Amino acid sequence: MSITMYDLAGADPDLRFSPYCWRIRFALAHKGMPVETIPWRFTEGDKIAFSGQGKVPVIQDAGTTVFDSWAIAEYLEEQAPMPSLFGGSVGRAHAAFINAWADSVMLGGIAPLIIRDLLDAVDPKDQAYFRSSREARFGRTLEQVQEDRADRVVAFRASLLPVRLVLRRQAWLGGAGPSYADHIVAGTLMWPHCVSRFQLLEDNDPIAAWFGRMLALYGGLGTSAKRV
Ligand SMILES: N[C@@H](CCC(=O)N[C@@H](CS)C(=O)NCC(=O)O)C(=O)O
Repeated sequence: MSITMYDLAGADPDLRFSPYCWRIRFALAHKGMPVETIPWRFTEGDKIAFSGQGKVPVIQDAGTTVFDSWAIAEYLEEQAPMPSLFGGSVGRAHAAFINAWADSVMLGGIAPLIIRDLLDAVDPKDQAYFRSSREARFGRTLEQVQEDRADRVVAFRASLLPVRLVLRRQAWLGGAGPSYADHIVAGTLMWPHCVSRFQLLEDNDPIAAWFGRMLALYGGLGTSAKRV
């Protein structure tokens, strides 16, 4: 029986844009594990209440429930060690750093550049919740948060310098091949990629070339993703 995963969806059920869910989609594909995804909306907390919390991704695997993308990645690695996501305990520890960096620096940098675009992508029944919860977080309207993004994107691009420096030396963050570190960063970039047409990366950025390679992996999983 394949794993099922509750996956954040937009007004269009095929539009899947959660950065955390994308990390797991890539990780499952890396392991060759089939998954059945169940579209989930922000206001459908009851559907995942069985997990004891209110966020996705949540997976169910033969009676076991796991939530939180990092915990799910560790679970998958335990269930099917090869091909490895981490390449051992040191790789796992390094990936934990990448995960924390992506959650703070990357997601924190991307959100103010695309948050108003995101509102248009979420399901209409989620829009009031999305606007009020995010405006409370930012202390401003979504329109104000996204203002002047053409100027602000420069600082965001600069914040990715550590990734750029590594990808100038090697094809993947995992070294010779992709690892969960690649899935974390590419999964994070799938969020703006799916919900916005705003150009985050310059065309000649090595990160853009690597992201293109990531999109093509696993039978074009990322390439075939629905976008707005
Ligand atoms: N640390 C969690 C974060 C999960 C998370 O924040 N998921 C978002 C979707 S991208 C969510 O479900 N948010 C629910 C809400 O904002 O109400 C993970 O890595 O899975």
